[in-house]
Amino acid sequence: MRIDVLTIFPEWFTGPLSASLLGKADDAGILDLRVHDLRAFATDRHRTVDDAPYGGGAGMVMRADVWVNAAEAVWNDLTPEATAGRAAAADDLVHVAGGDRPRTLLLTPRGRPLTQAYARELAGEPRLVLCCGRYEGIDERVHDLVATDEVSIGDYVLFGGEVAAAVVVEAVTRLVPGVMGNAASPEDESFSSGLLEYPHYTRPADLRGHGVPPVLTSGDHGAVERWRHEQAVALTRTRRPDLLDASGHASGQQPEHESRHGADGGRPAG
Ligand code: JCQ
Repeated sequence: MRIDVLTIFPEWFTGPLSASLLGKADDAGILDLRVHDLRAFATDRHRTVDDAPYGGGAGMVMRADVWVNAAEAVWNDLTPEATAGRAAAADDLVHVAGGDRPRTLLLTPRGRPLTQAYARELAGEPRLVLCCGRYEGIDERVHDLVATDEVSIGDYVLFGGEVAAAVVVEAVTRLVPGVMGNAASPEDESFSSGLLEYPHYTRPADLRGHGVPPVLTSGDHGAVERWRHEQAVALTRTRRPDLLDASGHASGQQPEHESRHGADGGRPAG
């Protein structure tokens, strides 16, 4: 899978992400993560990416022309020089050599909530482009013309989309076959069953007087399985009752949200 990230802080993605599992996936050729400095697509000497909002008000807004140049370049593997200053028509923008534009995700609190099901859907894509906004936000025309998906990682506001993009990269890439050394996706017990995961224990059997549930050392595999399921149900009931249906079973369905970016990624037809 290829993932392109557009950000004014490219160095954020070269540290922790490349250090962990993702670095190994990168080395193995499973993940091709390319980070691009948005400022390379600015058109002025000062590499400006933001401006004052039309209509007035506090704060700055990210310029649409910079984002359009950047997206067009990344979609089509063009250099910043090949796109900067070019007056692309709207049709031109949607056109990508070799077919549809890749799923292009804009991280924003107003987006479609990221769930395990959504991550699974994205893991099936050959390419993702992640757009990290800063300041008060991005010109609405970028939402309209560039993004196929608006994605939220939760109901809180960050300074920028970088941390949210890193969350998407982790949630999605660990589902790509080969990334964790598993042939098949290492889909968790938790969230694939629709329940929270049961508690885990390992050695030592006695931790300063704190033991482990006797059933786990009983050798009775049936009893262990029943205990784990009961624990998972009990944890889900107390911590996340929203994951259970009216009769107390896993609904298996995370709430879908209305969004103008639906399961088709909000792509224009054709
Ligand atoms: C993502 N949950 C929170 C903040 C504006 C594009 O416009 C904006 C983007 C951000 C960064 O994303 C988040 C976020 N999911 O804050 C403000």
